[in-house]
Amino acid sequence: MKESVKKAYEIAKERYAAFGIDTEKVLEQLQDFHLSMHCWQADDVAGFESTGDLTGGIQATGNYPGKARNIDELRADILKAKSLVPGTHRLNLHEIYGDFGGKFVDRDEVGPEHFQSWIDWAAENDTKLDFNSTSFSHPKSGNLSLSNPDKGIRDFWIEHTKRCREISNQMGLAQGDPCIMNVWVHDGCKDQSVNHFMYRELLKDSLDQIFAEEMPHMKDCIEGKVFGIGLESFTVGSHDFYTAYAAANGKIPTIDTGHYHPTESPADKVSALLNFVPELMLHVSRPVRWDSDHVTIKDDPTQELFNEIVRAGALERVHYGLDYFDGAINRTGAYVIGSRAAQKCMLCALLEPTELIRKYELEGKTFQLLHLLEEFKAMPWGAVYDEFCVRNDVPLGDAVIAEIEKYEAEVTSKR
Ligand code: RNT
Ligand code: ZN
Repeated sequence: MKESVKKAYEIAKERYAAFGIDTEKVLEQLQDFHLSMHCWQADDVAGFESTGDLTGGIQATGNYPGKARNIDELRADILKAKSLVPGTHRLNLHEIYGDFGGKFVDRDEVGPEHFQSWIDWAAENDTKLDFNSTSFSHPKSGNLSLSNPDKGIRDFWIEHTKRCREISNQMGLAQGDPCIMNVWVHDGCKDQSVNHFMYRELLKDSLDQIFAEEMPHMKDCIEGKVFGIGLESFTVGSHDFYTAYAAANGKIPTIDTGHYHPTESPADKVSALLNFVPELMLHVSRPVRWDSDHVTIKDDPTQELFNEIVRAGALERVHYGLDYFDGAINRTGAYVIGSRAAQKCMLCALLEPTELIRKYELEGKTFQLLHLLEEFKAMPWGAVYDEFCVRNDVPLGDAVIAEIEKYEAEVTSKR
């Protein structure tokens, strides 16, 4: 098998070289492409804090057996998934995944000590950590958290989010690389509402308080969306709100690919936003009719997103998080599909004959441009990805199936 992969790669190398593309250089770039794998696919966003329902306008559907029930199972699943994805990748934790030692630790009491075992685990497993505050699935979540007119509730969530920044800062310090912390709050209204300006004023003020202290080892990103389930009519943290906030305050907007109107292109936001904000965070997901958080695949919108990043020369200005949670599929396998799909999109984006297509466009050669874009869809990028897997000593293509089946038979099916 390795022999035929090598042969196919040599042919692919030649085909790309004819367009001036150096596949060896691209393989190096792909090696340096680190995804931030989201911890919450392993257990349908349950976490270890309480056994209550998932709230906050998001929903995981499906009851495929074998979900991670505790920190050890979650870590095992993540390591299994990582062993099937070439390259080195980060782990994105939510606050509710802290190591609470069997005790109830409320959100306004959480501290770096509850993540020390994660920091140690990450160092042992060559993994860098990213982080998220958690506004959902809590008695004080309601419909409004950071924008709640009740000062007591608002202050509770401000305190929570400040503490999360401290945790992130500790993580960043320990790993010698900034921890990227995402703030997404579900705040919104189910039906007609008339105090929109007030809610947004409150959210702005809460964020100002949260971000007041400089934290040198972490970076803040803020994520908007169109609507959440049960909060369909109004979202306080809309895209306009966070785009303006990020531009005014030098923060990082998070583009969650499931959070836009169905015909709106997340990819088209890259060049627009990067003219005004320093960096971008991605939540690569797959919306099916709504923000359904299906497993990421190599579909056109995802490909287009990565193309736009490469074409903008912005590889280093983007953080590549994944965000989906499907409970209807083998959850460990879901990590592998989504991570490898994102890598394949990045690979294809890097294998584009950028100079040539740019030139065609500037010369008004629209036929030539379109034709080449079409032809490149069928170039042998799969041979380059296989070579990448071989060099990283991870299973090729369909060999992943046997690995996941074995893990299911030996581990997850016994839960
Ligand atoms: C929700 C947002 C958010 C969550 C995670 C769990 O719509 O996408 O990023 O998915 O925080
Ligand atoms: Zn998201």
